[in-house]
Amino acid sequence: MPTTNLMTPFGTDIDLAEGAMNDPDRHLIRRPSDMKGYYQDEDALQKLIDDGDAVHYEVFEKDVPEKYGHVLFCISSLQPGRVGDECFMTKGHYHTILETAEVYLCLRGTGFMAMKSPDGRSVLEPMTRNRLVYVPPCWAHRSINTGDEPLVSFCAYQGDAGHNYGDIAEQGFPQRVFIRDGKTVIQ
Ligand code: PAN
Ligand code: ZN
Repeated sequence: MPTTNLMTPFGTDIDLAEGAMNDPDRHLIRRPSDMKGYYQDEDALQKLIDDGDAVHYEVFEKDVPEKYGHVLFCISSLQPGRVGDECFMTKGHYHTILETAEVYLCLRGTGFMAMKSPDGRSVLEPMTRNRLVYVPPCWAHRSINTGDEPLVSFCAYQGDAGHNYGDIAEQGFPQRVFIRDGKTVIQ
């Protein structure tokens, strides 16, 4: 057991009702201009960019080393809305170390966790407050917001997992989610 360079334990406050990390060390923001190529309706995305490029989703993290043995955790918050009639979503990624899992505990909102595996399978797991989704090793994952409020999750995963966005921008996920005539449509 090493006794030098030991990290000092810490605590942090998370507002489970709001789904907010009160004192994050890192704050990642993605805007519609970061999402080119991800949505079906490119003109509708361009309109969102031209109309102010408002925050699309955010990730709040504490400063945990991105190393094996640590557990990275964050709050992920995806705004409600549609690009054309396609529901707002995160880019989605595989982990760079492919065989690393993740847990998503949904704190607020309604939607899906879309997951796809390297052997061609696809799963859309419903996300709603208090529901935990387990993303097994090797599955790419993306949050999709079908509701009218932010879709907020607490996520935790292996410290050195990393993010591989590689083929998602080009190939997407097998299923897209739309709202048409007030109904959720999966295609
Ligand atoms: C999450 C995601 C977060 C943003 O923390 O990184 O929801 O989604 P994208 O990374 O796909 O833009 C996670 O899954 N981390 O591993
Ligand atoms: Zn992940």
